[in-house]
Amino acid sequence: MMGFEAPVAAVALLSGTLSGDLVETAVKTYADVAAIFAETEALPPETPVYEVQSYCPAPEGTEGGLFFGTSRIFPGKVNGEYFMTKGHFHGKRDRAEFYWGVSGQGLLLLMDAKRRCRAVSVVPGGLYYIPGETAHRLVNTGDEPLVVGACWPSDAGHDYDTILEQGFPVRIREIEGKPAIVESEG
Ligand code: M6P
Ligand code: ZN
Repeated sequence: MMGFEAPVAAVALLSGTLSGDLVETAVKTYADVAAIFAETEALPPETPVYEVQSYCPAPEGTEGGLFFGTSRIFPGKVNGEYFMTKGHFHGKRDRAEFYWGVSGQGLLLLMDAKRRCRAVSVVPGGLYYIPGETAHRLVNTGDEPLVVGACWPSDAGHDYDTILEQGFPVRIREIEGKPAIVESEG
């Protein structure tokens, strides 16, 4: 009889940290993502804005497979605009995704194909269903890292170009010491 196999990957539920041979970690620095903010600011280019861990047990593009990840958006601002992820539609537009809050405070910006936008509070334990045809971006409005888990189809892919070209219709800025949603001017 075959023996019992050890798990090949693990998630520390209270920290969101993933471990295992197939887990990859990528850091996005200010130099990598400066273009997503309305204005630039003279931050050191190597400043980490966010980090993504991912566990992708099937080849990218596999129909019917699943990927798992943790995003960690660090606290910070660029000229009053809170640190955030690049945000994306899925390459296969109809693919959905789950996010869940692990720690920290922030917002999930959701934008449909008609550019209608919603901002949902992200809190520890909150569960967020991102339907297909919906772009998604995380914004850290707190002063500790915003840690969010994610699970998405392995054939979803990422379309970043639409967001880079058109952005989201709103931005999240600190105004009088509090997060506020403001219309984007580009
Ligand atoms: C989550 C998932 C990933 C995504 C990551 C960072 O972990 O949605 O697919 O790559 O967040 O978001 P983005 O790719 O928009 O920078
Ligand atoms: Zn996604």
